[in-house]
Amino acid sequence: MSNIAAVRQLVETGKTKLIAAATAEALKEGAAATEILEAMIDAMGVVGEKFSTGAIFVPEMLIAAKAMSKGVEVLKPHLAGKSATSLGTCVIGTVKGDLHDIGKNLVAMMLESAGFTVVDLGVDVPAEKFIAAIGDDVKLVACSGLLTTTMPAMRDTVAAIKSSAASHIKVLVGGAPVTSEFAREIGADGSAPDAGSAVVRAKELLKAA
Ligand code: B1M
Repeated sequence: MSNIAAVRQLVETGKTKLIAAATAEALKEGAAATEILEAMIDAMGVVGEKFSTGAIFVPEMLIAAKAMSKGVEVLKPHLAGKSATSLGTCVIGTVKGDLHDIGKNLVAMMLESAGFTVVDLGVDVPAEKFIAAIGDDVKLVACSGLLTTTMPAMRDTVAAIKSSAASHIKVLVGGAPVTSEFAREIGADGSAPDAGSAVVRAKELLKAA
């Protein structure tokens, strides 16, 4: 089995104790960090499918997420570069009612490496907490959401920001159920399907500001 295939399987089966060494081994063998990350994301897709069909339950999903997070820690220095330019501060969080944070953490990491100072509010973040975190240096608010049931919370968050004193701050939204149509409909300034394009979109939004 190739090292990348091993990493994929260790995430899928939630082998938290083995994943760091396997990820390091794959890097040592010359695999690109982005390629390993793709394999981990694919593995989480398989985990999600297994959950949908009832083959696994929440605990297995949680342990796979822990394994992926441990693997990402090893990849982090190889994924995140250091930008010479400072783009200002971005406040990021997963919206109220939603506990998924792997995608949000990847977006935060990529924004940081692009030159943003990132203030990560974590998961299950109510609209008021996003607003309270918007200081003078904040240029962007980034909201993540993975559940269709928390899309209304994303709508509420964008509406609250846009009707607050911080209405001029650009809001970027994303996460598996978020489409560009939904983003437009809820009044967000932009959306992105993945962490890489979140950085591109974030920079575009700041240029347009
Ligand atoms: Co949950 N879960 N989960 N889960 N979970 C999903 C999302 C689900 C699709 C699984 C399924 O049924 N197939 C499903 C949602 C269905 C739906 O809403 N349509 C689901 C469900 C139902 C649930 C519970 C309700 C289960 C239950 O309790 N019965 C429950 C809800 C808890 C809650 O949040 N209140 C629940 C719980 C959990 C765990 C806690 C066990 C765990 C999360 C642990 C953690 O995050 N620390 C978990 C996991 C691991 C998953 C899956 C398997 C994997 C998610 C993941 O990390 N993917 C997921 C199935 C799947 O995604 N296929 C599933 C990898 C990650 C890199 O991708 O987060 O999509 P993602 O991020 C992407 C993009 O979306 C994007 O960039 C990233 C890639 O570059 N992106 C942004 C994300 N945020 C962005 C923000 C941006 C831009 C892009 O701009 C700001």
